[in-house]
Amino acid sequence: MTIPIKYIKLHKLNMRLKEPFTTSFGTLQDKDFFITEAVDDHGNSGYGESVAFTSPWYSEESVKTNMHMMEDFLIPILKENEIKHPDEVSRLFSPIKRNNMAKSALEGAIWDLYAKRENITLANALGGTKTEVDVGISIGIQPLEDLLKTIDYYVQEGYKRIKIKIKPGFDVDILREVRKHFPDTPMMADANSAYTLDDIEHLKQLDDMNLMMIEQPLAHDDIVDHAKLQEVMHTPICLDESIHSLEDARKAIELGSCKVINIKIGRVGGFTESKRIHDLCKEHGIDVWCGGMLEAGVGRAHNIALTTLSQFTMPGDTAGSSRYWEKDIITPEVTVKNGSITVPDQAGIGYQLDEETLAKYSVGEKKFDF
Ligand code: OSB
Ligand code: MG
Repeated sequence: MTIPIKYIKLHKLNMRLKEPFTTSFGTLQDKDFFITEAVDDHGNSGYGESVAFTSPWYSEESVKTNMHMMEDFLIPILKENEIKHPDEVSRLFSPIKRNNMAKSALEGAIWDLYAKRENITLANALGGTKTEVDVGISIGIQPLEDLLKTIDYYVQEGYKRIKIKIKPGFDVDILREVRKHFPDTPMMADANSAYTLDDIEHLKQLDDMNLMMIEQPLAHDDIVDHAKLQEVMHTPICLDESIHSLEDARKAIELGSCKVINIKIGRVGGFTESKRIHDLCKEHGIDVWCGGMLEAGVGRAHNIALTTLSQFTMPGDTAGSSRYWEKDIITPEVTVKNGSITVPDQAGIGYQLDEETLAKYSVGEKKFDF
């Protein structure tokens, strides 16, 4: 049976993070994004979330390009084609190059709608079986004293690993200091592509710090130099920005550019491509974990569902709602206990949209009738 989409609605939201979040590429606090809603003729609603930021700092996509792609190209494709299963969406979108976060925002809503129509959880629809997922936390660049306090707080809360953002001038000395205070805490560093091969000798010092991995040390579009760096470092390299597709993952694995892959659903264009990358990594013994884009509740629910797949062997970045927001847009909010999230057992994403909170953050909406 086809999934009879009656209309798609894009809810544009503006939400302010409780605290600014600083990476090597800049500081984020105000988030504009879309909640996508795909509605069938029985009144079922599937939800997705766009994860591009206002400025194209992390990747080339932005809030505006997401809207442009969805409105002018991707929604028209959905209107013109019948969909039997959400796995077909990525192929339908494939004539449109890249713009993966825009694609993923719509594909995710269709996955949720499909799962709700089948009365199964999104996790089960994806083939996931875990009932709990382990999570760590990603901590932004901040003065050392604050950083130590922040880490201490989240270690007490039980998060399974701490990820520290680094950049040139805020790296080796900082991590050494953190290690002194937290000798046994599972820890990693994320450079968000702030270094080049000129920094090899400097980066090699990270090998003494017992890090689980270093994430995306080199350029956002590189897999060749990462292979050279991995050859001379013991610390596993994890790729984030460099992996946009199954093909990227295959090439990175073949070259030895990484030992770990951070899968972000938005960055790779949706759940179907995420599953493909997951399966390839499983075949090659590459560890996988689910990254984050400072999502609101819907994106968070999607990350949790994906993480139930078996090769997500390492804690992800999907922290609890309260780490980011005064009030999240879903009920219940995502909560973390002893570093784990209990996977919801209701159909679809398993969380309800909190209409009142959604309305509070709403800055506009647009409906596309099918
Ligand atoms: O590189 O993983 C990243 C946040 C914004 C942009 C890029 C990244 C991040 C994070 C935080 O590390 C992830 C999260 O807590 O959602
Ligand atoms: Mg990263």
